[in-house]
Amino acid sequence: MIRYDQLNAWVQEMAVLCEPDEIYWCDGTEEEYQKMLEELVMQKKAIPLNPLKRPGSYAFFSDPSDVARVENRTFIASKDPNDAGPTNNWMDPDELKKVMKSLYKGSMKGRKMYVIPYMMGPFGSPLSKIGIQLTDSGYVACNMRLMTHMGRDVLKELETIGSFVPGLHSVGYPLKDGQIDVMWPSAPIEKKFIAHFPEENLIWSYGSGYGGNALLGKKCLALRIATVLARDEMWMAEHMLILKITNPEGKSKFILGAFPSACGKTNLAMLVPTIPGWKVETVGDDIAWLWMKDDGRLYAINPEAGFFGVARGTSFESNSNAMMSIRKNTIFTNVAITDDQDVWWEGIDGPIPNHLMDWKCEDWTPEKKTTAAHPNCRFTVSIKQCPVLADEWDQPEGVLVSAILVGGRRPTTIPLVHESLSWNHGVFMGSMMGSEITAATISDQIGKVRRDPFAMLPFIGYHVGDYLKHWLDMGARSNEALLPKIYYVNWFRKDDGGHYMWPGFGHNSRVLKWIFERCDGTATADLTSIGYIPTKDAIDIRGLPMQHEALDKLLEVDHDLWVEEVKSIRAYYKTLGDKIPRELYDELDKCELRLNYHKEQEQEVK
Ligand code: GTP
Ligand code: SPV
Ligand code: MN
Repeated sequence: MIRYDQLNAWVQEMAVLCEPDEIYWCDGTEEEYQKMLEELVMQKKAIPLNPLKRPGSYAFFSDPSDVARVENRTFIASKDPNDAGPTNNWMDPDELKKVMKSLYKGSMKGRKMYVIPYMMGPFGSPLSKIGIQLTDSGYVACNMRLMTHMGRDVLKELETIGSFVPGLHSVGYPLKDGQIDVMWPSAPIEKKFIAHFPEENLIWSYGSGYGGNALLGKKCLALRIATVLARDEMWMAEHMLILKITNPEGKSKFILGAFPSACGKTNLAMLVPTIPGWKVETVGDDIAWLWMKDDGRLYAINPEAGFFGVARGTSFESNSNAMMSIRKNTIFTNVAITDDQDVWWEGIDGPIPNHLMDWKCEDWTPEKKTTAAHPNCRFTVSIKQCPVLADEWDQPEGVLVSAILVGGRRPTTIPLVHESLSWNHGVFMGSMMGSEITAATISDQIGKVRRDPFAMLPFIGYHVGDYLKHWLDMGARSNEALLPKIYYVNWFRKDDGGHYMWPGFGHNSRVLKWIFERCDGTATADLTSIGYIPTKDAIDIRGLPMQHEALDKLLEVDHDLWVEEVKSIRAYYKTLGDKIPRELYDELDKCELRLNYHKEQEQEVK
C-alpha cells in the first residue's frame, strides 16, 4: 500500500508546486481517449480529419519553435559531471532543480493536470517498467495512450513491480484568469529543460510539447533513465528496431537494428521483401530492451506500444505497411492538410495538390518556396494497427536475438554490409558508427561524419565510455558462439554523381537474407581487413535492374579511405576522454594493422 501513498503524496506535492485548476487521473479507456480528443477539438487545438478518408484521426500543429527534440536543452543531472561524460549536457542536480522549480511554480495555472500511469514493456515481462507522467498537455495524454500501455491496469501492476519512474511535464504556459489559450502552448527555447536525474530515476521536462521532449516514456524513460538502470542491473536499453524475418521454408529469426534518428528504423521494421517467399514482420520500430537469459543468449522486448514515425517520405511505394497502419485512429503532427481534410506531406503518393493548408496553418500552393509539411512531421498510432505485427510483439519472455545491425548515412567508405569478426569487434563497429551530415542541414559541415555510437549519442544517460564498456561486459558474460553477430549496413552509399547506389527499402531484404543465411552458416563471405563481406553472388540481386559490377562497387573496401577512417576514429575516441575501453583501442589497432598489411601485399604484387 505504501506505494500508492508515495504516488499520491508525489502527485499532491507536484500539484501544489504547479497549481493546476484540476487533477485528472487517466483510466486509459477508449471512451476517455475520445473525450480528451473532443475537448482538444473544442479548444481549437486539434482538427478532426475527414471521417471518410481518415476515420478517428486528428491533426495538430505545433508552434514553429517547438518542432523536434532539443538536444542542447537536454540535461543529465548526475551528482558528478564525470558520470554524464563528454557527450551530455550536465548540470548540478540541486542547481537544476532550483531553476526548474521556479519555472514550475504556478506553471499549470488555468490548466488540467493529467496523471498518466503507463507501462513500458509487456505486462509480466521481467524488464517492464512503470512510469507515472504528470502533464498539463491533453495532446501528450492522447499520444501516451497510443504509445504505451496506459491506464488502470498499470496501477494494479504497481503492486507487483513495486516502483515507478516519476515524470513531471509542463508545457510552461500558465494562463491568467480569462486569458485565451494558444493553439500549441510552449515556452521559449531558453526556458526549455528536458532534465534527467539518474540517481533518483526522475524526469522533469519543461517548456516543450513535442515528441521525445514531452512523451516521457520514450527517449527519457525507455532510453536515458533505462540505460542507467540497465548498466546497474546488467541489461541493455537501445535505440533499435526489432523485426521478425521468415524464410520460404517457414523458419524465423529476430533481428535488431540501431540506426540514428531518421535513418530508416521504421522503414526496415515494416519492410516488404522484394525476394519471393520471404516475410518481414514488426516487433518494434524505435527502442529495444535486451537481457541475457541463463542460456547465454540475448532476448529483446519492445518497451513501446505504438509508433511515433516520420511522416515525410512515407508512401505506399516506400512503406506501404506504415501507410496501412495510419489509415485510421491516428494523430498527425505538423503535416499539411488537403482541401478535403486529409493529410499530405512531401513524398506521399500521388500528384502534388494545387492547394493545401501547410503545417503553419497558412495557404500553400506549389509556387510557395517552403515545404507544406514540416520535415519532422510525425504520425502517432497504436502498434496494433500495423498489418504485419508479429505475434510475439508483446510476449513477456521477449524474442531471441539472432543478429544486430548498426548503420547510418555514409555516402562513401562503408560497404553495403560487413560482418563483425567477434563480439568486441562488433562493439567497435557500433562505437564508430555515424552519419554524414547532408547538404540539407549544416552547409559548412557537408561530408563530415557525426559519430553516433550505436545511434545512442543523444540517449545515453551516463558516460559514453562506460556505456561502451557495458556492451563489452554484456558479451563477456556469454561466449562468442551464443552471441549474435553484429552487421554494419549502409543503404546510403553514393556514386560520383551523388546518386544512391543501392535501391534500399524493400530491397534491403536481399541483405537481410544474406544475414539470415550467415546465422545458419549457409551463406558465404570473404575475410577482409574490416570484417566479413559477402562473396561475389552471395547477395541475391535477381530481378533488380542492377549489374554485378555495381554490387561489387557497393561491397568494395577502399583501403585508402579506410586508412583515413581509422585516423578519424582514433581522433574521435580522443574527444571522448580516457574512459574509452582498452578493448576498443585494441580493435582499432588490429584493424589498422590489417589495413597496412593488405597495402604492403598489394604493393608487392605490383
Ligand atoms: P526516428 O523515428 O527519427 O528514430 O527515425 P527512423 O530511424 O525510424 O527513420 P525512418 O524509417 O522514419 O526513415 C527516415 C528517412 O529515411 C525517410 O525519409 C526514409 O524515406 C529514408 N529511408 C529509409 N530507408 C531507406 C533506404 O533503404 N534507402 C534510402 N535511400 N532511404 C531510406
Ligand atoms: C528520434 O528522434 O529518434 C525519434 C523521434 O524517434 S522523438 O520521439 O521525438 O525522439
Ligand atoms: Mn528514434
